[in-house]
Parts: sequence; structure tokens; C-alpha cells
Amino acid sequence: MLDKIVIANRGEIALRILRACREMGIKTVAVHSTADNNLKHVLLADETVCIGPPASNESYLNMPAIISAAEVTDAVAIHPGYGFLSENADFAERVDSSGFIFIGPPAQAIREMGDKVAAIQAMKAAGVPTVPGSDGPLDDNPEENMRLAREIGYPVIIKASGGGGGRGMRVVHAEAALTSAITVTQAEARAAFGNETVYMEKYLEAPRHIEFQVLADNHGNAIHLGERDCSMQRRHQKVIEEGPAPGITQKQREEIGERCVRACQELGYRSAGTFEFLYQDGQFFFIEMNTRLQVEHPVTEIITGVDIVREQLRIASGEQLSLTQEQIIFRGHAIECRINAEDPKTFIPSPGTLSLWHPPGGPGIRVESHCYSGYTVPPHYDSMIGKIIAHGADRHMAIARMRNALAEIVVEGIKTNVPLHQEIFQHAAFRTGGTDIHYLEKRLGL
Ligand code: MV4
Repeated sequence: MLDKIVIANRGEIALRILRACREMGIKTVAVHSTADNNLKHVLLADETVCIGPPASNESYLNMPAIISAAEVTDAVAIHPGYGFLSENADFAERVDSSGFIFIGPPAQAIREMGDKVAAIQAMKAAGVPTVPGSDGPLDDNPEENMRLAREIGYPVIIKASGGGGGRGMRVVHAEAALTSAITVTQAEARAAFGNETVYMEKYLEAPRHIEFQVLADNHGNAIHLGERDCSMQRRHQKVIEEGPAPGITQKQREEIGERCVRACQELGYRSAGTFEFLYQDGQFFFIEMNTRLQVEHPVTEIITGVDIVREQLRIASGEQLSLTQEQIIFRGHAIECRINAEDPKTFIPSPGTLSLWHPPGGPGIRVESHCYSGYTVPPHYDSMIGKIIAHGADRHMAIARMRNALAEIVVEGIKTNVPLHQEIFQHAAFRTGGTDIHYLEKRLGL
């Protein structure tokens, strides 16, 4: 097993990784910015290295500083968490060539999935269903693009191959707008991603966002851990995630899950990964793959009993997956609420000192947070300060427990989105389940 690792992240996920390491007897090095001396995992880590000033560019995105921290502490591996450098193929490559283990997929897989056109082509080859579209880059022939859009059927969406996560896309409702939409998306893509490649898909008007969790080891073993429904989002920021996705049958789960597993094997994938799909009219359409541990991974951990971070650490040390597909049993239902330090109405970030932090508890409640009374949420980073995950024998029970937890949590000194969650849990459509990706923004009248 790994002897010592660098945790190249902050906040709740750094603490989550530290806890897994402690269980497994792995020593920890917390690298942190000068704004993060008092982070909970920094206080708990075996060793700490300050890697720079508050600005992420100079600390959590500073590759030489992070790799140097691994060198001076004699660590053997680096866990990137999510965000920051977690999906940076150049970083994975530099970690590797510096003689350390990157706790994630091979750099080549990160690079291939970061190129959305290449990712879609790889999925098609592996039998994963994709959105009807151009199946490759658009060229500069307006007549050919019009013919293609007519064949696909309007509305269509133009997406940047270097984009993803909602960046660099444009919906086109009629032929008159097509050519200029392509030109503008290309120009934006060149400026934002240094790659003007764009592609076209049928625009799905009211889909749900459902993603499949996979794990793969270095020995050719790969498994899927079922799906999560992440449709409750605002401006591409997920607000609530749950699993299993309401209304998805075990047959659909097995069919799509098995195709994701096959894709992992064909890609030479390793570690944890997520296949993102749009789901509409009973069909799944692959859109992107995330090559990292995700914020919402606890939803899957709770319904499968698999510790995803532990598996990542085992895989990175060269061990086999600890379970086979046949051993994965889905039990009950889990729902996660992301708790953000922000105004619940305006969404403006609300950093500051927590005069009181009183997390909820009781049966079926898991809290993932680095917060404590007296902790100061710095203004420099993402506003998520924790997650509440509720579990129950069925969706009703998970909802009942989450409502208790949302009534019980006390956060004083800063504003949070807890009131927004309380409101969502009253909505009849949410309680029924299966709302689409536009539901929350529409309900909020934004
Ligand atoms: C789409 C789509 C509709 N049709 N593609 C946005 C983020 C990026 N991951 C892909 N996105 C979308 N792609 C087709 N062909 C609608 C979205 C979309 C979306 C997807 C998932 C979660 C939230 C979303 C919010 C707006 C648009």
C-alpha cells in the first residue's frame, strides 16, 4: 500500500481523502495556501507544506510547488481531489515523470476525455449511446453544416470540443442563425480553450442529467456502481444529487452500466470516473466523461457500500478492485444537498467566520464538511462548505431524513443556501422525482 501521499486540494474533499488515508495507514501531507492554515485537514495531517498565497493560480494550481512538496516530504503519490488540477493531463504527466503516482486515470485518458469530440468517438466505438450529431468536428463549409443540421433536425447545439461543463455552447433554433452561431462558438473556443474545434448535436429540450460511476484497476477489471440523478442544478452548479435516479429500471442500469464498463476497458481507463448522460424519453445519450472523483460520490458510496476513495488508493497502489460486479448490490436511496456559503436568494458568496456550526445527525445522515465553530470561510475559493447526505430504505425515507437534517443544522455568522434546500424539499415536483435540468432555474424565476 502507498506509504505517504500529498493531498493536493482543500476543504471537505481534502478531509475526506485524509480520513480514507488514516483508515488505511497511509501518511498524509496537506499542501495549502496561506489562506488555509486553519483548514481542518491541515490541522489533522501528518505533515503540512504551505505552497503559496491565497490565489489558486499561485497555490492549488501551482504544479511545481505541489510536486516539490511531494519531493521534500518523501511522499509517493498525489491525490488531486476534484476541481483544481484533477483533470489536467499535463499535471498527471508531470507527476508521473517526477516519479510519483497520480491518484487518478492515466494522463492519456484525461487528455482523450478532455477532447469532447474524441470522447464521443471513443464512446460510439465502445457501444455507449451518444446524442445524434456530427460525430466529429464541423468543417468550414456552411452548406454542409446546414445539410447536417437539417438532417439532425432543429434545434441543434454547437459545442466546443475543448469545452465541457457548460462552457462554450450555443443553441440554434433555425437555419438562419446556424452559420454565425458556428463562427461565434469557434471564435470563443479559440479564445477560451486555444482550440477552435466545434461539433454539432441534436439539442434535447428537457432532459435529465444522469451519470454513471465507474471504477477500474490496473489489471483489466472494471465495474459500475450505478447512477446518480444530478438534474437539480443552477447555472451548471449542481445543488442536489440522488441515487438511484427515479424511474430508472435495473435493466436500464445494467445495460448502460455494462457499456460504460466496456468503454473503460477499451480506453485503458483506471481509477474512478463518471459517464455523464442526458436522459430523455426513456433513452440515455452520452455527453461527457469526468475523469476525477466527484463531489457527489458519497451518494453512490451509501447505496452500494463501496468506499470510492479507498478503492482509488488501492488501485493507485497496484491492487485489484476489492469487489466484482456481481458483488455490487444497490440498497435504498440517497440524496445529497450541497451546502454553500452564499445568499439563498441572490447566490452571492458569503464568506466569513462561523460563529456557530452545528451539523445534523441521526439515522441515515452523513455530513461531509471541514467546518467547525470559529472557522473562517475564506473568500478566495468555491463557496461549498459541506454536504449532507441522507439515506433511507426508499426515496420517501431519504427525503424525510433530509428534511429533519435541514431543520436541525445550525450555521451562524455567514449566510447559506439551507433555506433554498428547505424550499426545494417542499416542492411537489421534487417530491414526485424525475424533474429535468431546467426545473430549478424555472422555479426560481431566473
Ligand atoms: C446538451 C443539452 C441539450 N442537448 N446537449 C451543459 C453542460 C454540458 N455538460 C452539456 N450541457 C448540455 N448539453 C444536448 N445535445 C443541455 C445541456 C445542459 C445541461 C446538461 C447537464 C446539466 C445541466 C445542464 C444545463 C443546461 C444545459
